[in-house]
Amino acid sequence: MERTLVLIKPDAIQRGLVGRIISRFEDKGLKLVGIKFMTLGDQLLNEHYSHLLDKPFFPGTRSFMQSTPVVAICWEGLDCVDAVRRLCGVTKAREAAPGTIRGDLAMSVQANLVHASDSIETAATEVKRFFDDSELFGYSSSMTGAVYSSDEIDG
Ligand code: IDP
Ligand code: MG
Repeated sequence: MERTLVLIKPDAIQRGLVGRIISRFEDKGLKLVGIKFMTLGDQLLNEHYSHLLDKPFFPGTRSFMQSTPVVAICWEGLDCVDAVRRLCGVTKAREAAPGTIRGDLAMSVQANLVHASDSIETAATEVKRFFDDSELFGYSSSMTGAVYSSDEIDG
């Protein structure tokens, strides 16, 4: 099954939304395989947001992302990279669809509560960037058989 990276950003930490945001992913049926609270150094952020390095807003985004620790989470599920992106909603939160995390809980472009990997390739790179192998846990989840039909998870 796929794995993807989610970061719960400093605006969510400041607003006390961490538990509610994690619940949205749990409610969806995603399996928690890694979670930690961490501060993001310049080098890690420059790699993580390398596609934004030359944008005029990037210094502001970097200092926003360093304004508190963030919660890094690795979720697992069938086609979960796409499912998690959809659950987060579009970048500009005030335009994000109702029902999404950004659509329901945020208004800003920068302070949009969550990061989620944007492709299968990016997810693999980002999970490795934020987690050591020893911080990711494979275990049998009793939820799996209820969340999926057997033809989806067998073979
Ligand atoms: P994404 O988080 O939806 O994948 P990206 O384009 O990868 O969006 O941008 C990464 C993050 O950089 C955004 O979530 C947001 O916090 C910030 N950001 C993107 N575009 C802008 C902008 O135009 N102004 C301010 N911050 C921005
Ligand atoms: Mg992105």
